[in-house]
Formats: sequence, structure tokens, C-alpha cells
Amino acid sequence: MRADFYELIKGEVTKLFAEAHQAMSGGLRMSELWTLIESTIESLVTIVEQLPASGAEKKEAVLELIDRFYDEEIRPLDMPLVPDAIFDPMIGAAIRPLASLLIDAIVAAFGK
Ligand SMILES: [Ca+2]
Repeated sequence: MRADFYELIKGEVTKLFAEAHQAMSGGLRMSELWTLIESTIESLVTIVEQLPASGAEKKEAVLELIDRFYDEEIRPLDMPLVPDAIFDPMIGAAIRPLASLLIDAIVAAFGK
């Protein structure tokens, strides 16, 4: 993502990640985690939507931010009952395709 684009949304992204971090700090079940990831992706789409960028640039920006979200907030989690050696690669492999599908669905719903 272009640095000037990131500067425009940095405050909102930081706030969103902090809120997600707070929501996860009490411990989550797997289903709750997926719900949180989905709502985070939806929020990122809304935040990125305001950028003066092309559709392709916006999609790439959301994917970059969801990668960052995984690295900073999801991977450091220790899920109860699920060993990190299983959990981290599983979520890591699934999160980007899920984000890509959700972005396309959201953008189609907006009629853009
Ligand atoms: Ca972990």
C-alpha cells in the first residue's frame, strides 16, 4: 500500500486492531474468532473505501492490512485446546482467501 494512503487511514486501522485485541484478550472460542475476523475484514473494507484509490488498489490494501492483522493480533494468540503448531498455519492459510472472498462479496453488494 502506498505510504500516503496508509497515513490517511492509520488512525482508524490502529483503533480497529486495538478493539479486536481487546475483544480477544478474554479468550475466544474458534467460532467467535472467525466472527471477529469477518467483522474486522468488513471494517477494513469500510475504512479503505474512503481512499482515493482504484478498486484493485483498495482490494490489495485490505489484503495487506489483513496480513498485518494476522501477524500482529492473531498469531500471538494462544488458543485454548488448539496447539499453536496446528492453529497458526491453519488460520494463516485460510485468512487471505477468506478476506479475498469477503471483499469481493462486499464490493458486489455495494454495486461497485
Ligand atoms: Ca499463536
